[in-house]
Amino acid sequence: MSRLALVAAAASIVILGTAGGGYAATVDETVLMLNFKAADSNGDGYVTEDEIAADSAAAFSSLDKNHDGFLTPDELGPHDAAAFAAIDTDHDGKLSFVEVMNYKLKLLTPFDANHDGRWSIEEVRAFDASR
Ligand SMILES: [Ca+2]
Ligand SMILES: [Ca+2]
Ligand SMILES: [Ca+2]
Repeated sequence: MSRLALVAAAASIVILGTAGGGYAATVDETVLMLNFKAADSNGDGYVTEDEIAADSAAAFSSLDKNHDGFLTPDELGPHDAAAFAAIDTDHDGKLSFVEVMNYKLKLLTPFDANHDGRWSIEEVRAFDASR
């Protein structure tokens, strides 16, 4: 199974601007489940911030082609410049891992409906549906 991350996938969809495409709902649901299971490394049915960070680190390093610890627009390929700018909080034109994680957690936190600091598949589905 690929190390495509749950939120990495969600955030990269935001960055790359591929949301709202031709995916049927059933395909979305399958991708959602696969990403969730990949991120839920201890298999307890929840993803935690630590699991998201571990999963995101793998996705981040696979995108960081020159391994300098930052994602630049050319490394991301076609993407949504407005989304990139929103993630690039220090406006240096590149995304650090911390910027990516902060952005993901900012997006995900409102969907931790029971405030237990972890995300169930239902909570992630609500997040996914909001995009
Ligand atoms: Ca880089
Ligand atoms: Ca930056
Ligand atoms: Ca929760």
